[in-house]
Amino acid sequence: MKFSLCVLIAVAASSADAFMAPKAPAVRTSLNVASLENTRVLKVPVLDEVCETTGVTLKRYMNEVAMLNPELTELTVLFGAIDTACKAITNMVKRSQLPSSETLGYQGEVNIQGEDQKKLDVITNEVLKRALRFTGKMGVLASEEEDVPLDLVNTEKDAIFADTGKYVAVFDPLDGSSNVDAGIPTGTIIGIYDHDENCAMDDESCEGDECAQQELNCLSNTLQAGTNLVAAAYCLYSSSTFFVLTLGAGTYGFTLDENLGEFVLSHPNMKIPETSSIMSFNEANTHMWDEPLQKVVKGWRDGTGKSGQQFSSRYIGSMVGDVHRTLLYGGVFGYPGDTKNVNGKLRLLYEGAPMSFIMEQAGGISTTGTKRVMEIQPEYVHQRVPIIMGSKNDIEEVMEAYAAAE
Ligand code: FBP
Repeated sequence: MKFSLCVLIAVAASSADAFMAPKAPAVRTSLNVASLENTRVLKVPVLDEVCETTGVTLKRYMNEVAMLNPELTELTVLFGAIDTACKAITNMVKRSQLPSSETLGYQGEVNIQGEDQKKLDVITNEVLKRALRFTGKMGVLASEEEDVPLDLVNTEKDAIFADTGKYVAVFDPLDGSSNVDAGIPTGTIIGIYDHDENCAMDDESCEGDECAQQELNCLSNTLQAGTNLVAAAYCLYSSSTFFVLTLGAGTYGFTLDENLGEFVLSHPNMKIPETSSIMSFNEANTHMWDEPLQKVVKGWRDGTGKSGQQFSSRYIGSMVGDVHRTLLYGGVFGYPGDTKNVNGKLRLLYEGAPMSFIMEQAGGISTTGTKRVMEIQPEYVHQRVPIIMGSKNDIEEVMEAYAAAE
């Protein structure tokens, strides 16, 4: 096992553990990145021994994270379930174009946000919901396709699955589903919070409104600010299937090896370029945007912005696809507020906050223009939020324009 001296010193303390658990891999302690709140001090595996055939699988990565950070052991169980659910969904999305699949088109129902649900919205929601429930680690779930959060601890049916109920999951099972019938990339977005165990319902002793209040307390466990996120991930269903996650100590990307049936580490410690020349908005709404943003985007269009670069435009219309490209190539993705929708279109809880956590951990910034998206306290589950995220220097240019306009 190769060590650098400084690591050797750092390891000294834990080498006892290492010797006690000889399989323990070399460690590199991920130190506090002072600039970012909720960046965690996690021992991140170095993974210097890699099997040429399999590479570093997501399972191995999470396993080694748990060996080094035992307090995260239950989280790895959760990611095992999410891993399987995403593989099931990528198969479904890929097969959906086949006449025999009958999974394209609308379900004929409307969700609480007034959106026509696609059949695959409903199916993928069930797949993820069940996968998470069966881990026994969930307290409450909230999904784009569920009108209200689901309490998994206090209902008879789920009690059998409720091992610890340690976590809360918020998710968008099929982001960009308006594109799925055309085979355009779509994705799954998920955020994990700690569950406040003290919100246990005592339906023996509570009566009437008191029960409703206790239930409400439990369900409001989902309404946590992004800075409380324990983990966030997205899965992109595209030419390849990508799984990108953060546990608060950097952002890591995995690609599905279809032969192996495993996600394999392909993008360790992703870092978004600080400056770019790509913008990604639904520019049909430009005329309705805030004046500061219109001014900055005009500068990017004609090459008179801060970087002097003339930007090009890329827009898939699936947040996961547009953010994935932005993380790799740099750029700015956004769905800002406008005169028609002051809070834009994207949902804070299961789109904005998880994707902002991943972006920030890759060195990017995510803002409304005036506020850090991660710090916004959600008031209700399907709350929308203006989002502009991406390369540090370009987003700072936007924030400076908003600040100058105040
Ligand atoms: P859902 O498909 O999950 O509702 O997500 C919303 C979304 O499709 C985002 O993925 C995407 O960024 C945006 O809406 C596209 O909106 P528009 O079609 O107005 O540009």
